[in-house]
Amino acid sequence: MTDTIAAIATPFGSGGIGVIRISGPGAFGIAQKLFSTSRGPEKKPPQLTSHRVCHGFILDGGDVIDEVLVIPMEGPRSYTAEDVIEIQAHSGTIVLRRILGLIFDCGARPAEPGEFTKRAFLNGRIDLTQAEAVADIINARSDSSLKFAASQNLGSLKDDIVQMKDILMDLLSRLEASIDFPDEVTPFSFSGDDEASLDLVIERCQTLIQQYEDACFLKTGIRVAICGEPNVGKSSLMNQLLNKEKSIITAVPGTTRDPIEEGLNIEGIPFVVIDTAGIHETDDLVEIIGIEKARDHIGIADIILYLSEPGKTFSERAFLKTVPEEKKTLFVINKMDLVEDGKPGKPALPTLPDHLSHIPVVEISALTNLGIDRLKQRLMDFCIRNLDMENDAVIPNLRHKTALSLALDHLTAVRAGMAEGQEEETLALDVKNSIDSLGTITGETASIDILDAIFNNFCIGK
Ligand SMILES: Nc1nc2c(ncn2[C@@H]2O[C@H](COP(=O)(O)OP(=O)(O)OP(=O)(O)O)[C@@H](O)[C@H]2O)c(=O)[nH]1
Ligand SMILES: [Mg+2]
Repeated sequence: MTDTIAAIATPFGSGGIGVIRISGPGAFGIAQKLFSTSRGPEKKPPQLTSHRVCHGFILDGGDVIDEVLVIPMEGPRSYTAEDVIEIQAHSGTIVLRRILGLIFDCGARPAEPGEFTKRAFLNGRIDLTQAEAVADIINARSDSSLKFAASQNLGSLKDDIVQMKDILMDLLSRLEASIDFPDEVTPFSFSGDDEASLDLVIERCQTLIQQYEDACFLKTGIRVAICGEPNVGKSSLMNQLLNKEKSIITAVPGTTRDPIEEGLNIEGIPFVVIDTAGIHETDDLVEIIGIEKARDHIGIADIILYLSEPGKTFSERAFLKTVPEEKKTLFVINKMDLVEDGKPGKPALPTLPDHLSHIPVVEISALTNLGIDRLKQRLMDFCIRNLDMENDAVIPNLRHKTALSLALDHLTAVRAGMAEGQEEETLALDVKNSIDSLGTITGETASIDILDAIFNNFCIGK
């Protein structure tokens, strides 16, 4: 028998409305005790009808604490699939705490973080991927991550996993029948259809893992490091991208020492832009430390903007020492306002050697904003090229990806075993292990530790 839990579901602080949520077998009884449809000293218990809003007052003895709306929801047609009462009161810390205190006096206990969602999961209303999506929706920092979280909340990933598991369950049941009743059923043999279905599941696992790799930046932000020689305008570009004076800009080379980073949202895609110290040979101890830090940031960046300016020659040696070979890189020529048509003594633009001609070149002026939109577009093209944002709305998280990789290992073993005519027992064990791995994603075979780790990340009241 579960107990009854309660918590304030809206953020603390003053606001229009604050919501208190009660869930469990005692929820309706508590509402009957505290709530009156009349403000007078004579308490008038409400007629609570499921899913009908009821207007009235929360009373403490003869005192009116607040005028509220109460929404009763009988289980299983509620968030937790239990009886739920939501009280919409005025949002002030004192008033909400006072009402919550009265609810506790009537027998409810404080809800733990994520406990409402955990109950929804334990009561089978949602699976684990949908529960995780609830946290992702709350924490979404960009339109795109919200879009994927909302789709997962509707069950897109769950449906995929269920489909894969159905195929594997069918295979497993036939393998086990053949093992358990060797005399009664015809010995198991793989048909062409079995191979095709297994390949389908393997392919889907691989695609989902790839989608995780392609999209993990949507949650953490794509790290873009701005680097290059001193004084080429790195900090100016940082400020222009962010549209604010974040980095210090001076005409003195070596101005930026510590890396400076800040989030930037381009058309719903989250980026983290990092301004770094100009890289060059120097004896200045502080600069040397700054350059080391710049290299660290370049190492972990997803995209490098390698800046130069008119009048400079491209030094391949300096470039290769700065930018790791496999990094996605844009060669950005800044200060293009200096070479506008009609300007006397135009300096020549730096050019890339032929064998580096695959690196896209973008010409900008951080001073006049010239080419900045084109640069942003280039950044977008770079990172969402592999991602079908419109049609493929399933993006696994790290936990799902780990489970998918494990399932894939077992399935690859089954596939190889099929070809080699391996014993049915070994094949069945691998199929079973792959089903269990997939089951941890939806939660059927997830351990208590996994559940605790997921729900402890929630806020109280959700
Ligand atoms: N004309 C022109 N000047 C620019 C442009 N961008 C930056 N500058 C100037 O170039 C100088 C250096 O700019 P910063 O943004 O501090 O350069 P930085 O690369 O961050 O320099 P360090 O931090 O010292 O490595 C400043 O005087 C800027 O005003 C540009 O697009 N056009
Ligand atoms: Mg700088």
